[in-house]
Amino acid sequence: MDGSHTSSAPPPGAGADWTIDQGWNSYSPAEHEVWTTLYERQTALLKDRACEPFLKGLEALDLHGDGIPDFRRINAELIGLTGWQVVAVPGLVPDAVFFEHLANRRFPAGRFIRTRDQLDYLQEPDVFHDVFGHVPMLTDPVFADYMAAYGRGGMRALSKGHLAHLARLYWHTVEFGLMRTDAGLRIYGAGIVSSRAESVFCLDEASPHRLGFDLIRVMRTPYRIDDFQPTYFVIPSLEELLAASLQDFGPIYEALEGLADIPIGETVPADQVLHIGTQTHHHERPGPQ
Ligand code: HBI
Ligand code: FE
Repeated sequence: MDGSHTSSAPPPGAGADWTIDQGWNSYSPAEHEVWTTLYERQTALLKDRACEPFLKGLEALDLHGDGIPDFRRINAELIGLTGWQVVAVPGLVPDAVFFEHLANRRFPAGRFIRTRDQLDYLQEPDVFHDVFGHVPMLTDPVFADYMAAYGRGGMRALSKGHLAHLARLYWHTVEFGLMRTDAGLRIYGAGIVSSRAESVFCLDEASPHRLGFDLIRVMRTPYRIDDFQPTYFVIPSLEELLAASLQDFGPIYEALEGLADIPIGETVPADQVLHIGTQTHHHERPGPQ
C-alpha cells in the first residue's frame, strides 16, 4: 500500500505524527470476535507454512486468539525484545510519516478491524493485517533492524525521488516475502500470513514464479495490489536481506536509471529460478493492465 495518496494534514484527533489512541476499551465484542475468528483460522493454517521467527513472535507476544490485542500490552513485551513499538494510526499515512515512524522503530498499525463479510480480503490494512501480519516478525532482531533500515532508506529515497523502487522492495519482502529454510520454503510476508488463500497459493500452487531474491531485480518488478502476486521472491536468510538493505543505495539507484521494469509475471535469463510458474491464475484474471 502506498500511502502517498493520503492528504498531508493529519485527521482530527490524530497527532502531528498521525498517531491516535488505540482506544482498546471501545472495541465491541463483535470486533473482538472477528480477530479471534481470523486468528484461529490463520494459526491453524500457518503451522507448517510460516517461518520460525514469525511463529516464535506470535508466541512471544502472546497474540492468542481472545480478541484484539491491547497495543500497550504488546509494547511492554516488544520494546524489551527489539526496541520496537506499535502505534495506532487512523489508516494509511503519508510516505514521509510512514518512513519516519519505521526509522524510529514505531510500527504504524490501523486500529480498525474488518467486518465479518470482509474476512477474506480488504484493500486497506486493518489491525489484523498490521498486528497479526507485521508485528510478530518485529520480535526478530535481524528483521527488526531491516525494518528500521528500510525506514531510513525511505526517508532518503523520498529526497531522491526513488520511492517507487523502494516501495517494491517493501512489497516483495515485508508484504509478500518467502524464505528458504531446511524444512523448505516458508512465509515471512505480512500480506501473505494475514491472508488465508494466499498462504496456500504462494507455496502450493504451480501458478506463481518463485525466484531467488536479488535487490535490483526486485526493485525492477512491479507488484499487484488487487490479487495474489504472480512472482514471489525467496531470501536465503533474514541476515542476507538485512545485509542487502545496509548497502549504499546510491549506486543502486544509478544502475536502475538505465534498467527498464520487468513486466509482471515475466522472468529474465539472469533470474535465479526456484520454480517457473504456469501463470494460469493470472491468465484467467488479467486484472488492470
Ligand atoms: N506506505 N506511505 C505509506 N503509508 C502507509 O500507511 C503504509 C505504507 N506502506 C505499507 C503499509 N502502510 C502497510 O504495510 C501497513 O500494513 C503498515
Ligand atoms: Fe502491510
